Formats: sequence, C-alpha cells, structure tokens
Amino acid sequence: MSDRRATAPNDLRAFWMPFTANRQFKKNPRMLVAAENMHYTAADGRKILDGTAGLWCVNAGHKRPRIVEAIQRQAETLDYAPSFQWGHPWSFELANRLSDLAPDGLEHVMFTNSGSEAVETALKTAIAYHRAKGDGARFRLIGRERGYHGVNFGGISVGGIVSNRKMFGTLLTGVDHMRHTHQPEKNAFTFGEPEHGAELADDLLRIATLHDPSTIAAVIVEPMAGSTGVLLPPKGYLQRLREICDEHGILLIFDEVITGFGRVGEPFGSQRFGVTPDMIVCAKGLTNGVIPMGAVIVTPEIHDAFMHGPEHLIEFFHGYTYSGNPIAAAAGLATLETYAEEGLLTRARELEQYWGEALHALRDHPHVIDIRNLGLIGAVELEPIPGAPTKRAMAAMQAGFEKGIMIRTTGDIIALSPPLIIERHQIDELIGTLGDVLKALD
Ligand code: PXG
Ligand code: PLP
Repeated sequence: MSDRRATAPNDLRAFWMPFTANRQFKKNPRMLVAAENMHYTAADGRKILDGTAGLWCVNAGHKRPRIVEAIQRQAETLDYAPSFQWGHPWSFELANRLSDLAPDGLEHVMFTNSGSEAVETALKTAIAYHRAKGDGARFRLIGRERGYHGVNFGGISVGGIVSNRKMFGTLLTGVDHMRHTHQPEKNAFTFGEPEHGAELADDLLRIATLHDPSTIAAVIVEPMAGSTGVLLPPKGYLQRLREICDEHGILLIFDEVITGFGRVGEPFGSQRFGVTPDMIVCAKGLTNGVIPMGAVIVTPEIHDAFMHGPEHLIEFFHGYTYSGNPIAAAAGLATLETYAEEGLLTRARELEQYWGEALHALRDHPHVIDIRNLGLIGAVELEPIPGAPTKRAMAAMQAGFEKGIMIRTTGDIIALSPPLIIERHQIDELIGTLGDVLKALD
C-alpha cells in the first residue's frame, strides 16, 4: 500500500514544492522512488544516472551501508535528546571530527539543520562576537552579487540572487554587496580557476571605506559560487579578500555548503584555495544529504570571546531544537567514515582532469556559450532563447531525465556535480548523454 502510494500518487495538489515550477511539474512529474550508489530509480522503473549528487549533497552516493546502519542503530539507541543544557556523545564526537577535518585554526562547531540556518548562525555570531569584545559598532554585513546563502532573512539579505530577494520586503539593514566575479568576456571556457578578476576583491575595500571599516562585522562569500551557476574564484581573489579583512578587523566567512566535503578535491574549499576564513558554514555533504544537518566551524578566538562571566549563565542565546540531533550526528559520523575509507575527500582532484576534458569537449555543441569546471563540478552555459530565459535549460533537464540522467539548471546554466564515487565510464555516459541532449535542443 505505502509503496503504491509512493510510486503512483493520484493527487499532487497538496505539496507546494520548493523552488519548482509547480504547475509544469505536476502535469509531467519527474518522480523518484529509490536510489543506490550512482543511480536513482524513476517511478516507471528506469535507472537515472545522478549527475548532481541529489542537490549537491549525496557526495558518497546513495544508500551507503555504513550510513544506513548508523541511522537505524541510532534510532534504536537514543532517538532524540535536547542539546540545550543536555548532551549526548555523538554530537561531541562529530564536532571533534569536523574540527580535525577543517583547516588549522577552526576548532569549535555549532550545529544547525540546514545550510540556511548555518548561515544565520554565522551572521549572528559575527555581530555578537564583536559586541562581546566591546566593539558593538561593528554590525554591517557584506555579501556579493549572485551569492546564495540560503533562503532565510539574513541569508537573502547578504545574498545576491535577485529573484530570491525581490518579493520579500526590506530585508536586513546594514548590508552591502561586492560585485560578482563572472567575466565571460575575459574568462569564457577557462579550465579551472580563471586568470582575470582578482582585483574585484578590492570592492570590499571600497565598501569598507564608504561605511568606515570600523562598522563592518563580516564579509560572507562562497569560495566558489554554486547555486547561481558555478562562478569560480579568479586566481588571487580570495587571498586578497583575506588581506583586506585582516587589515581592517573584518571577519571572513566562507559559505562552504557546496564546496565542503570533497567537492573541489580537499575536505573544504578553504584548503583547495589556500585561504583560511574565520568561520566555515557547511551542510549538505556533512551527512551525505541523508539527514538534514548544517554546521558552523569557528576559531578559538571567536568561541573564547563568549566564554566570560559567571559559569552558570548561558554564553550565547542561539540554537535550534534539533542542533546536534543524535540521528543526524550518527549519520554525520558514518558519512565522514565512509569518505575516509574510500578516499572520497580527495577523489575529485584525481578525476578533475578527466572530468574537465570530458566537459570541455561539449564546447562546439549547439547553444554552448561557456564551460567552467573545478574538482567534480561543471557548468555548461547556454545561449538563452530570445525572450524566454531559462526555457532552453529547463528543456535540457526534462530531455536528460527522459534519456536517463539527472542534471540541474539555474537560469540557462546546466550545473553538474556528481557523487564523488563516479567512475570514468559513468563520466563518459553522463557527458555523452548531455551532448546528445544539447544536439537535439531547439
Ligand atoms: N549556502 C550555500 C552556498 C548553498 O549552496 C545554502 C547556503 C542553503 O542550504 P539549505 O540546506 O538551507 O538549502 C546553499 C544551498 C542549486 C541549489 O540549485 C543549491 C542549494 C540549494 C538548493 C539548490 O544549485 N544550495
Ligand atoms: N516556534 C515556536 C513556537 C517554538 O516553540 C520554537 C522552538 O521551541 C520554534 C519556533 C523554533 O523551532 P526550532 O528550534 O526547531 O528552530
């Protein structure tokens, strides 16, 4: 009965789907009913090759035994325990493992249930940190055009994706934005990090000067902007941001919800790009996407700034009912073990050349105006249909599903981010099928 309901629901009205063209979807649903390793199973029984790791999150592939068992075992052992004034071993253990994995100097972990909540946590921590040090005048937050930091009010305020902001009123005050780093006229078809654009980091200096640097609490960027369509950091750009932050006492927050957990060939983008922020925001791959969980990893300097005053008092008035949830923590531990056992956190580096060459072979296909790649990430940007932006890429997604691949689109950009367990022949299949899709597009 429950299987039948899952595979053939006869009424799709009630679920108002997130970030979905609901009316179009409900006329022609793409329904998934099972998954294992690199493949989904569609409701009609077809295998779909996962070119996106779900939504950039299933980095170890689907239905991994260690993770499945850990969740089952945890549900039978300790299902829920509060983290406000109580503890359980799994959240502490996961925090220790994350601290080990993070760049040197990032040692304390706060847990959340999503990337969006982790972003809010980081922004609030930044402002509160300065205040805890007696510097309450540092309250401004700087983001970047085209940045994606989730969908809560803080995240859309520092974020720079117009459609995610314009419907929602005044947002946070005291926020400003740097320009994005996408310069296709200079950098189109670059393999890896682009040569041009490091100087765009000086926008931070310009904005800081305008408001006076002593009013800026933090700047938040994705080391590589994912959701907006894969915009890579120009060589030297992140280093320059770090320098400006150091000069002016500004905290640097890396939102690594996508770049975390091996996507760019190191545990975190920070290690790949050689720049250490003051806080890392992560989620998605933390639990292989299986149980919702996010985290913020901070320096001892930030953590210790709060550890004053009488010991019976709460130091930081922030947290969620499910912060450090035992089942999520168990899933996180099993995920990190799976990554370690299989060398997945560095596998993107090994596959990067093969992956990039496969992608760039699509260069001369119809409608392609740019191709970008790093680690196991790729983007193929299409010329929009005049007067109908996004339609061509959406048609590619639907055609891909019919041909047995899952791809993701944003605007007219096709984004690819397969599970890190992908084999070379599956890369050939994914990109080969995408090539066929492109050739058949209007
Ligand atoms: N920050 C970044 C950098 C993200 O990529 C979030 C925060 C928010 O995480 P949650 O868990 O609240 O969704 C994200 C999420 C896409 C896509 O199409 C990307 C995300 C979410 C949905 C779709 O690229 N990233
Ligand atoms: N709304 C109400 C009425 C609550 O009592 C709570 C938590 O206790 C929340 C919202 C926040 O929920 P969460 O802690 O799951 O974010």
